[in-house]
Amino acid sequence: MNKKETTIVKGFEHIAYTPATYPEEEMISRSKAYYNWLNNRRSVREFSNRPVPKEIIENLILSASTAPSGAHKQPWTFCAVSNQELKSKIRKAAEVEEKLGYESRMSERWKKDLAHLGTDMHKPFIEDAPWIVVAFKKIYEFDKDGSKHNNYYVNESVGIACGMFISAVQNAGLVTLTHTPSPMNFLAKILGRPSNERAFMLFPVGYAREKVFVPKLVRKKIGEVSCFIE
Ligand code: IYR
Repeated sequence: MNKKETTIVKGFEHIAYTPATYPEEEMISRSKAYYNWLNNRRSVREFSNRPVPKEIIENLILSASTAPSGAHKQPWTFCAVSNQELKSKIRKAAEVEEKLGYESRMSERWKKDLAHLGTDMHKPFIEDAPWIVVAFKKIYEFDKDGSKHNNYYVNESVGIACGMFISAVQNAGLVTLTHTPSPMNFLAKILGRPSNERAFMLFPVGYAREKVFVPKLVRKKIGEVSCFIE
């Protein structure tokens, strides 16, 4: 392979980059196909226990990790768990929080808004899925001397990485669900994460059960989610 062309910008080495381009017609069909593909994605709550190779999970995490981030700090850790005892422990702890949530923390309005999704305090998917992947945000980093410095746009960065993770799961032919038990500090404790990490989102990852039903959702039309000013 040819050595990449480089240049110096404000004292730092930059490499030549040629983004892929396509004829306009192909761009239209590619963008439509990608939309159709993503539009097929559904959050699934019922998982088969069929194993998924670790290599696939590594690739999903690497895909998520290509996300842009504030000052390229990549302020995330994706903690992947297949250990059955640990998954059971996490399910139990999540259900303790969810019970409190559904029984007292969540407003009546909130529960009414969720009713059509059929969710409740029971989270069997945490035990059933072959993997759960917990995204942690790193609110700060430790310098070599042990001092701390804050990261930038952490929620935005980790949110983007999680979105890219979800689309990578869809691309691999697996399913997931965004689970956000609240509060979720029990996850850092159970998983032994360092003090600079906060749980952000939990993803069960695996195959859907043989026959699953999902809520009949309608996605908003283009005019409802956009505004064009030409
Ligand atoms: N964390 C709870 C409640 C919940 C909240 C929203 I907003 C949802 O879209 C779905 C569920 C749970 O996981 O059941």
